Amino acid sequence: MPVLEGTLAAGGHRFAVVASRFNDTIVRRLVDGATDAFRRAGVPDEHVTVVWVPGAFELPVAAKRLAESGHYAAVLLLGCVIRGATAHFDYVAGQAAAGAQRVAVDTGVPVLFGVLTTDTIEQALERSGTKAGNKGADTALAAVEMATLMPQLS
Ligand code: INI
Repeated sequence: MPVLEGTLAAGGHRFAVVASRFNDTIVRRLVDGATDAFRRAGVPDEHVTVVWVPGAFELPVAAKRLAESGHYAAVLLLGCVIRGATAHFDYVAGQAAAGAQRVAVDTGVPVLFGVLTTDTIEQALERSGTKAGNKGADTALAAVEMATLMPQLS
């Protein structure tokens, strides 16, 4: 029975990280977590491009351009949408998620969703490097896994 799966040894793959400035105290921690996880997976810093956009709503359009460039094995979206902060929550978080999936399916390039969607800033802090781990790091490792899986599926 053939079983195909990715690994956490990144080889020569290149990755793009799209990060949103809104709630940037949190998002910078996610970016740090992602870049640290890439290093631990053997990805050199020069193989990781970080792109900043204003808010989570803008993540998918930048991801699309990067995915279409053909330069990257996967594109990571990192952001933070806090429900308490805005009535926008459902629109911003929902459209960021839907847009990410659409870009991935339309381009065939894995788009990893590392956007925190929380009720409070305390929960966001917990998921960006304190007691609930670091969503940026988790997303980077998932990106390496997908980057190493995709060539096996052709
Ligand atoms: N963008 C976020 O990334 N997080 C938020 O919590 C947020 N809130 O609260 O509104 C947010 N809004 C901005 C949005 O992403 C767009 O940048 C803006 O609407 C312009 O298109």
